[in-house]
Amino acid sequence: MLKPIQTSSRERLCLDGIWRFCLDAQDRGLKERWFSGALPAARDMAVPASYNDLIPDAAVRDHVGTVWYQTEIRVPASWSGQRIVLRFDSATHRATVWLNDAEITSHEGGYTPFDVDVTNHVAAGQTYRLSVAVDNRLHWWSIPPGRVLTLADGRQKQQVFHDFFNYAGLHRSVWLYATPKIYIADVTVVTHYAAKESKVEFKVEALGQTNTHVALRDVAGAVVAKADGTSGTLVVEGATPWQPGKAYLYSLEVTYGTDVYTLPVGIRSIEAVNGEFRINGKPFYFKGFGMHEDHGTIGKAHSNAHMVNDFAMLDWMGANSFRTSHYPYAEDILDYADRTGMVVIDETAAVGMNLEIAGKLFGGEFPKELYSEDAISSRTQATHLQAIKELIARDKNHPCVVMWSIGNEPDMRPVGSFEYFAPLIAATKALDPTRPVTLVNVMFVNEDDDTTAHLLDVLCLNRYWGWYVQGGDLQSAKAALHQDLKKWAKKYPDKPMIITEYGADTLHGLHSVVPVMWSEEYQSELMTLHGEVFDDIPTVVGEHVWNFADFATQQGIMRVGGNRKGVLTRERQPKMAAYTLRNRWKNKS
Ligand code: BDP
Repeated sequence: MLKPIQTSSRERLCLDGIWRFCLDAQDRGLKERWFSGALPAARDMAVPASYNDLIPDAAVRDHVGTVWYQTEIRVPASWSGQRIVLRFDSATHRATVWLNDAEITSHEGGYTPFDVDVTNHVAAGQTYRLSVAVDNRLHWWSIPPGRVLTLADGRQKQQVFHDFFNYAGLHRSVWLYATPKIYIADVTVVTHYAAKESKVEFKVEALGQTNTHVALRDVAGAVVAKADGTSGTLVVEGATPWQPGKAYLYSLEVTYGTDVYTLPVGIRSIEAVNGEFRINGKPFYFKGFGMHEDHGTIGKAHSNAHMVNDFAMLDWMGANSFRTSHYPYAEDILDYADRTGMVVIDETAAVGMNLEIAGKLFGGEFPKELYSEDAISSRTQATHLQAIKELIARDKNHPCVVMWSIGNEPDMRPVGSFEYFAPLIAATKALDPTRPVTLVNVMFVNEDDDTTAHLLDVLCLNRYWGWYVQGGDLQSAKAALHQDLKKWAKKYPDKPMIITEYGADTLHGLHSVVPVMWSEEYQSELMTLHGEVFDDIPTVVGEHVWNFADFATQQGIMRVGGNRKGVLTRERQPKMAAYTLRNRWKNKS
């Protein structure tokens, strides 16, 4: 899916700004046709932003259900005769959109973009009322799953099955853009790096019949290869590769009739073989974090300032990679990773398919069978497949993305887990045969019980030895971690392993000369001991600490002002562990 850009044939208008906004706690908006006029009792709301923390009101912060956004748009007069498209970079978790009184589209899933051709709904130079109903409810069938309970007083209560605050709203930019009527619908590139001759396979999807030309330019603008036609292979001699920490981006210029689209292209190869993860034929070791899109005030909104700061902090610690735990991040973040040479494991929002965790966190009645029509069902699987398709459609051309993670910590023991996940793993591989596929393992599902581990290209293991298990006893934790990883390595000697989560909640400023839980010394020591174990197991090809920074969660007895496993505070100030990791990572290749 092509993102809106400016080219010689394309223009875009960013619709970000202050919109009107109201809650719809009783689900009246649709019946009362709120889209057909000014929203009732509306207030100002920033777009992009999570709405939750912008207003000092629990009814806003903890709202369950639909909210409405509205703004007025003017279609530029100069766009007459063009194809005009409205695009949302995301609406969390689902949305319906109206232009004046006409419903024009709806979309399920809070972290991938959607667009709609509005050429037949608008005239150049005219203004229109744009209304969007955004629903934050999570159900057993949504990705991520959750459930809505009705309390005795009739209020709705959202139970989420994951450990981050259910921020919602228009988190990313909204665009109106114009292309020629005969236009480039999609471009796919696959690259193969070799020192002598590299290859860039391309495929152009275009609507209408006309000539297609592609030209690959280097950073100086010189054409290094070109071809005619909607598909083919460009051969680049002596190409400069896209490398971790050393990005190099060519630019593929596609011309189709009067339409022109330019795509940054990083030439690189990936393989997960013989217990190694190779980028451009060289073993790569992942150093970095599981992260979150999470900041004070703006919640899960994308902000370039915060992103640049986060990348600078990653670099400061010597990190070379991160996982988009636990949902697809804004595409701007992948663009920036492409530019800076940051390596990304790209994850869907399938987090929380786990009754052991959800049941413990929330108590109450849960269905007996996790994979059943009452819980994680065939409908969930269909939503999940669609989420995978949309993730790959958006991110397939990013050189920074080196692996797809189709979910985080599902319970892979019960009956039905194989039947649920095996087809999704196969579908991901069919949609993109060029990238390894993983599914992140939860620590209580061991190597013999995990029903789909043998199907994965890379084993990603989340391990909380020294925190949830053996908490306060780092020596036992270290021994247990060692045993645990050795068993996985023995069972799967050819599969590279990444420890995608390990860590300890830590209160910034709490010190203890003897490392005790919650102190900065404990977190730091835990990092050191884990590093020693990882260095002892040859097929461990990476370490991602949980988490880059402290982040917001639901309220509860397990969390004090959010999850404190960050090695940075939520404001991105370092705890002691940040220096420990910096010391290790700057000295480890
Ligand atoms: C893991 C989850 C992650 C949590 C973390 C924790 O993957 O989302 O935040 O535990 O408990 O199980 O800190």
